[in-house]
Amino acid sequence: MSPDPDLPLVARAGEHDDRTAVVAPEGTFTYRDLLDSSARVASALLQGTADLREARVAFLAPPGWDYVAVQWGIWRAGGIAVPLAVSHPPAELRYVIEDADASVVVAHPDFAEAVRPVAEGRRFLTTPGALAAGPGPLPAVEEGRRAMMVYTSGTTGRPKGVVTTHANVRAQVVSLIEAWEWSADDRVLLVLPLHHVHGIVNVLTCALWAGAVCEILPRFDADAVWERVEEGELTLFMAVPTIYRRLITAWEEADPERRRRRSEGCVRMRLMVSGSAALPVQTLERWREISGHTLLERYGMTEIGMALSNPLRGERRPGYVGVPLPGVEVRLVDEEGSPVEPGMPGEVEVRGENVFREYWRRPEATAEAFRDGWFRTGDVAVVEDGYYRILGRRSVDIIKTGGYKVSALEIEETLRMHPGVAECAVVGVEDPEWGERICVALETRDGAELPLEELQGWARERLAPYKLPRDLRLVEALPRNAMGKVLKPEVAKLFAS
Ligand code: MLC
Ligand code: AMP
Repeated sequence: MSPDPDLPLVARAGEHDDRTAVVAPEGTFTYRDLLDSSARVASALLQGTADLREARVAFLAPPGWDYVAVQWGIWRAGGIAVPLAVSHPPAELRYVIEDADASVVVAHPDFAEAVRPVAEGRRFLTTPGALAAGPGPLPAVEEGRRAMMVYTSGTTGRPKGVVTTHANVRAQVVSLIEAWEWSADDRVLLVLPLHHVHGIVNVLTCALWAGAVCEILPRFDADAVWERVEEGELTLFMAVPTIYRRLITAWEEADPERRRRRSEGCVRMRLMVSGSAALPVQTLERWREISGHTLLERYGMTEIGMALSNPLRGERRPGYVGVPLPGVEVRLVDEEGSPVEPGMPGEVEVRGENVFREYWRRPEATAEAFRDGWFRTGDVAVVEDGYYRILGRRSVDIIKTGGYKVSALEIEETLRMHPGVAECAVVGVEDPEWGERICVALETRDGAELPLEELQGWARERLAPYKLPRDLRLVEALPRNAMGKVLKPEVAKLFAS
């Protein structure tokens, strides 16, 4: 069985052969195992046909071996991989499966019962079933074809599928390989969810491209991370600021001997990266005291992978996200799309092979997202002494909580479906642990009784845990301007203290 020559990621795996690729809850697997298992998954998906021809394959598996084998299997069969989130309730899984128009749904046994009903009418496979198939011929997959769709909230309410091609993913990966000097000697610990680019691209795919070892924890657990750090084998770690906060707390709660061992383990690492949300300078400083590492902060987005990064070698400036990564063009523009004067704030626009192809079946949203070939991020930044600093987002309706992007409008739409809610306003309020905390002010229908706990239970069935309102207030009337538009900054003030 020869690896398909056209996907460089797969061809490279052949070169690493019996080196370890993945250490997961299911066991330890080599690059040869990865080629073998993903070929089996591919032939299970192909069922004797020559090529999936960009059919969408939605898959739900916890971070681990099955996830990786299925992701590669989809790619090698010529399909588009649509990772589903293990934390999502059935309503959200159904939305993604239907929006992606998935032909096939693959589920890990732990999630099979939850996802089977929402996959109704589509071909359904479990991961052991797919992995047990006999290998067969595989198509040649060109890099220009669509590889992946990651769902992300825009400000338009429901999440959109961000489509990247194999060439986009390669560009995102090789840029980080170069900038952060990934090599086959690296060993990275993956603690992030695998339905977003931080975990999928920056950790998992970079590791496998480099021929490195990716150790996968099924979920983030601060003590489990510290245990692995203490062993002193890891060379790389990447996480969101909330995770570094949790690790700091766990370190502080440990006894002095354990603290010493934990700190020593860090020193053996070569790089620790933070991103997906602003890294508070206090977190960076405390982490430096504990670990001896100055966290490397970088900036990215689902649509573009990573765009800006502090340097591996050279000054890592606290509060800044550094300079454009190799192969990525970045500029700051004013409201009209003209580049701003040096030192002035502007919207970040990005261009390069790293930039996604389209929002799935949303040509208008795709067209709006670009201006003159540049992708408009919606983030505002300034360049000071050569380094970019992120100032905030253009839309108040995008919230970043625990590193997850959440649309205020999506939560509002959902809450308005509750019979007791007349109107509501969702805001992100600054929070030391979560970056932002989701808060909601509500007007009830006809002043009716609305037990907030009941409302939260109701929301839990419809929204992923990280989209849940953390603080709810009933108000007689939401603050509005003369036109009747809700004033979100005023709403946020209700929760500020
Ligand atoms: C959970 N809790 C929250 C919360 N999420 N409270 C406030 N705000 C939130 N967002 C509460 C729960 O209710 C619970 O409370 C307690 O915290 C523990 O919940 P949990 O579900 O166990 O949390 P946990 O699973 O530990 O999640 C925390 C986390 C997770 C930080 C590990 O949020 C995470 O994995 N974040 C990473 C997301 C990510 O990968 N983003 C990248 C997107 S790509 P109680 O009271 O019940 O104990 C991207 C591009 C780029 O952004 O640049 O990278
Ligand atoms: P997502 O849509 O989930 O990929 O999230 C992308 C968004 O995360 C960006 O548009 C930024 O708003 C935010 N983000 C990512 N990295 C950083 C960072 N280092 N500092 C501030 N914001 C960040």
